Amino acid sequence: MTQTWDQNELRARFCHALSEMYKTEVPLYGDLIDVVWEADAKALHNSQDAGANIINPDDVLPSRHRVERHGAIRLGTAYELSTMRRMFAVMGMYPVGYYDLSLAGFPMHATAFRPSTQDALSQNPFRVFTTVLRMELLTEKTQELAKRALAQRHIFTPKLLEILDMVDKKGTLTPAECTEFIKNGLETFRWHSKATVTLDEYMLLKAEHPLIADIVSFPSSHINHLTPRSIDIDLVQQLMLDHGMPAKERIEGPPKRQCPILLRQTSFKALEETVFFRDASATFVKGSHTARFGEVEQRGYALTRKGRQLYDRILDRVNAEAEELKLKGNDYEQLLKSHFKLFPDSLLELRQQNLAYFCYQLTPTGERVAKDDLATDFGSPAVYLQALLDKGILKYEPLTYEDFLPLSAGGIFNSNLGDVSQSRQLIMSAEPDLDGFQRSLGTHIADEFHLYAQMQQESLLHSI
Ligand code: OOG
Ligand code: NI
Repeated sequence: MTQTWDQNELRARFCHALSEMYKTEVPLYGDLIDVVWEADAKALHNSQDAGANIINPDDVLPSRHRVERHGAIRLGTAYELSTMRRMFAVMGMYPVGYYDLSLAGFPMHATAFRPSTQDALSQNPFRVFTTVLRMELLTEKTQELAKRALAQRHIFTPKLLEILDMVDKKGTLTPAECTEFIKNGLETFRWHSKATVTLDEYMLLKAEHPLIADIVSFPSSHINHLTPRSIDIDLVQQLMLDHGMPAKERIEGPPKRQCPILLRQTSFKALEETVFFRDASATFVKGSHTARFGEVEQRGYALTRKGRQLYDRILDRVNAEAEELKLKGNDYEQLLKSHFKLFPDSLLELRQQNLAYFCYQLTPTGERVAKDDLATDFGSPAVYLQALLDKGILKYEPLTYEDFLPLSAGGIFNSNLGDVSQSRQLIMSAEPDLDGFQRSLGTHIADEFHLYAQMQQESLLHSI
């Protein structure tokens, strides 16, 4: 597609419009943004007081920092997913990573639509965690009801579909069409308090799983949370509690470390909202639904497959032990911390043991060295690289993790559902279905490890 519009700019504008809409829909989300701002200002202040230069003030300047990093939606059908894929592509967001949520007991799987190059990520990193219902994991009765309800809804406006067709055909968008795209795109994510099902139907869906009810019962695929990032998520958690916000019990992901890895996230719990259900006489019955919340994330280093396997192994062990000993709250956090001592916590070890991905750059010394001098044969690439680092010709910094974690996502889903039994055998024994997901999507999902490895490789090729 030869673009006549700037995808990065369109994504930034869409993200901003979505944030404004969500703040009016869920005012507590606006309060959360203020808390994040307060926490980051404090963290910056503390680091400056300590004379440390750990935090780059540039990172917390309002314009760059206060953009949302991600949001999440939940879809019901292959048509909805493939159309969403077309819509996100217009904003330079592509499916990366496959998340099997049956691991966490949900009849769903997911991908993240996100910018896939470092340049696009640095211009605006907004991504959308997109979950899709797996019909085959529902009981027959629920399947029938879910299919019927989903078949009659239209989550995209006719104008949006027209714009998508035009982009496919002509590959162009005028500034006016970009504005129309944003206006119509927002409609897909807007909350509607009038359900498309009756209260009885809603109860049936909810009894099988509250997420099925959330996905199936409404006329749009409402955005269910937005997520700014913080430079001190522990402080945000504390401040949420201090301000009396209904904070989730714990921060998901790895414990606080010297070298942060992957992703840590917390949220305020979803609010109970009034919903009007249809009834036979075409009037509406008042009820309620719990779905929408606000979240905060703090991102660390991207791990290699080897690093990720170590992370998963440690976490599995922690969870098995915690279950056996029935550890919760602070005891769980202590256990997590102590097991994570196994995960190296210095840049040097992370690099030498090939646990994380890095971006390499020539140092000022390196810049002065002639290319020919770099080409000396040091043996294997790893030895050669080490020699360039030892000589102070190259420097490196970790790549940031841009993706999600299925178990952390499960924790986020869970704390926003209330008490749900998740022991349904059908779901827990399900196999991942990447092929099925890609078929519905109409394209391939990019492998996140491949993208990081490519970025690392490109940085090396660029430098030497
Ligand atoms: C998605 C939950 C996953 C995250 O940050 O891990 C997620 C949802 O609640 O629909 O957004
Ligand atoms: Ni999230």
